[in-house]
Amino acid sequence: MSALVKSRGAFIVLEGCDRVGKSTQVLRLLEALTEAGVPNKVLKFPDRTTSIGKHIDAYLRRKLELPDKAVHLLFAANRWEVEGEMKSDLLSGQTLVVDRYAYSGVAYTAAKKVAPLWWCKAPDIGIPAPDVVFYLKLPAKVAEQRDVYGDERYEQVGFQQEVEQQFEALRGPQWIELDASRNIESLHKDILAKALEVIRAVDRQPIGELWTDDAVVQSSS
Ligand code: T5A
Repeated sequence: MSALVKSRGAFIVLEGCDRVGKSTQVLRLLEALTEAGVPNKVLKFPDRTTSIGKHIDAYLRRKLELPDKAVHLLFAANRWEVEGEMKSDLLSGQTLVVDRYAYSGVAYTAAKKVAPLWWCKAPDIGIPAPDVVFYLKLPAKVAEQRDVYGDERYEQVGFQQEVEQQFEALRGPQWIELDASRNIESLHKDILAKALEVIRAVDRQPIGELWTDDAVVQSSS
C-alpha cells in the first residue's frame, strides 16, 4: 500500500552495466542539485559498508564463493536494510540519487540463467519504486576499454552482453535510456534537466512500490 503525502523528495535511479559511467553521473547530479538548493542524498547499491554488504564485496572481489541464489538474496537484503530510511528521507523532502537498484539485482542474476524472472524479482517486491530510472547504455566492448575494467567478478564482455539484454526486458514507463558513449557534460545536462522536472512533478505523489502489479510476478502466483 502506498502512503499519500503532502510533499516529498524524488527517487532517482541510475542503472546500467559495469563501467558505463553511473557513478560519474551520480556525482555530477549531486553537485548540481546541491548547488540548486535541492535537499538530496546519494545511495549506492550494493552498499558494501554494512555486514551484508561486506559479504557481497568479498564475493564480487572473488574472495568468497556463494551459490548464485544466495548472493541474489544478499543483494536484495542489502536494499531492504535501508528501505525504512529511504522512505523517511523521501517523506522528509530529500531527493534520493541512487547508483544501481533492484533492476541490477534482477538483470545480473537473470543473466546467469539460474532462476526464472519472477524468482529474480520476488525478493524486491514492494520496495520503494523509483520516480525515474536513467538507464545508461554502452556496448560492453566500449565499457571494456574504460580503466580498471576486469577487476571484479562480473566484468567480462560476454556476461555484460547478457546483462544488457536482461536490462532491456526490465524497461518501464519511468525509464529514460541515454547513450552513455556521449561526453560526460552533455549526458549530465540531459539528466539534470529531467531530474529537476521529476522533482517538481512528484511533490504531492505517493511513493510507489516496485513490482506489486508486475505481470511476470502475477502470472507465477
Ligand atoms: N550487482 C549489483 C548485482 O549483481 N546485483 C545487485 O543487486 C546490484 C545492486 C558491483 C557489481 O554488483 C552487481 C553489478 C556489478 O557488477 P558496482 O560497484 O556499482 O556494482 O560496479 P560498477 O558498475 O562496475 O561501478 P563502477 O563505479 O565501476 O562503474 P560506473 O559507476 O558505471 O562507471 P564510472 O562512473 O565509475 O566510470 C567508469 C570509467 O569511465 C569513465 C570514468 O572516468 C571512469 O574512468 N567515464 C567516461 N568516459 C568517457 N565518457 C563518459 N561519458 C564517461 N563516464 C565515465
